Amino acid sequence: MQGTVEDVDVPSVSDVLRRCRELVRPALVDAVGRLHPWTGEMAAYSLGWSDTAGTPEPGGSEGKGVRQALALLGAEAVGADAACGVPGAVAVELVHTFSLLHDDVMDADALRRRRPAVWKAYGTGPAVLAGDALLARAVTGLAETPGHHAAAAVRRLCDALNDLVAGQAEDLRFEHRPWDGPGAVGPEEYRSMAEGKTGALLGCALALGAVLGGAPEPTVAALDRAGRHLGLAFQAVDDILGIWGDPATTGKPVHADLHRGKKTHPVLAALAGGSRAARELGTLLASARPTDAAAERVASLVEEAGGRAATRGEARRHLDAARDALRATPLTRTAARELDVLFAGLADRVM
Ligand code: GRG
Repeated sequence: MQGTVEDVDVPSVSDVLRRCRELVRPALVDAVGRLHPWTGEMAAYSLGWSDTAGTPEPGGSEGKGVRQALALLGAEAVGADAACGVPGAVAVELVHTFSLLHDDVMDADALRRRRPAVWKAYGTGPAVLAGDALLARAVTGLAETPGHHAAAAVRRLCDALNDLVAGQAEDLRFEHRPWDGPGAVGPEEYRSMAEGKTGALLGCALALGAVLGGAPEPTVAALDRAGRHLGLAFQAVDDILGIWGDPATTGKPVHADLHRGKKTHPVLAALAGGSRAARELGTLLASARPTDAAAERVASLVEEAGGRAATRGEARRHLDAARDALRATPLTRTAARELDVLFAGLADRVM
């Protein structure tokens, strides 16, 4: 028997992301166009739309657009038109852009998506201001959403912003914590940090789409939960890419997290194993922040001590939990299938 249309017509991750990006683009362009021209220029650079001279530079350095896609799919999943999710999609994409911009300043990361980070290209003060402008525009745009869901949407975004700040605060403070002993970062502390800095916005994106689509609170809460688990899987994968990813693909230098003493999942999991490799790793990490050569050795010890495999397992568990949260919620079939494709593709980037 021939497969049904549903069997054969499964979109790819890039199909889903492209469709959503095209639907959101006009509103995103409009939002950036409302910024002061200088902050707007930096925002356009940051979004990968133009170079530092403001000359359009299509393609190349744009992000994947995961959060805007989640917001649209969140609206479609609760039976609303994708257009209902657009204000939420714009808000989360602007917040994401802002958070990357400020994160690069805080971490002194000079490269983002294969180009100089905004602070490198324009200076730290201007970059901070561009981030502030994006945040203000995100909240303003969402507050101006027509209809009667704007207040609930802004409330959800603000809750996510607070979680984002808390997650980032923990991430920065962990850099100064020891690798082992009583002051070491435990698995639950890592999880809370990662859920805040990465899961909160992914959960918020899905939830905002549902709020703007008029969904009841239990559905909104389930989508938020699914997005948070996706975020934890996504962050685990991001941690793996930070140690073993190809800079040509990630657009960032390899081992930056190791050099900064970031408490990433693979290293914490490796140290927790207690093997010979874990003990050597502990000694190496305790002696100093790794140089380039030492970082290579750290990476292989993390692998040998099982940190990479453990982190893959962590990503898999959170992907499963994210999918379970979706399946336990009544959602429209096409959007649920696209979400499933997106979830699997994002969590499988290195698996
Ligand atoms: C919200 C007021 C307020 C402050 C934010 C700076 C900060 C505080 C938080 C940083 C959060 C952060 C940068 C988390 C990392 C999340 C992450 C894994 C980003 C990479 O996302 P991708 O892969 O990026 O979707 P692309 O390049 O595809 O857009």
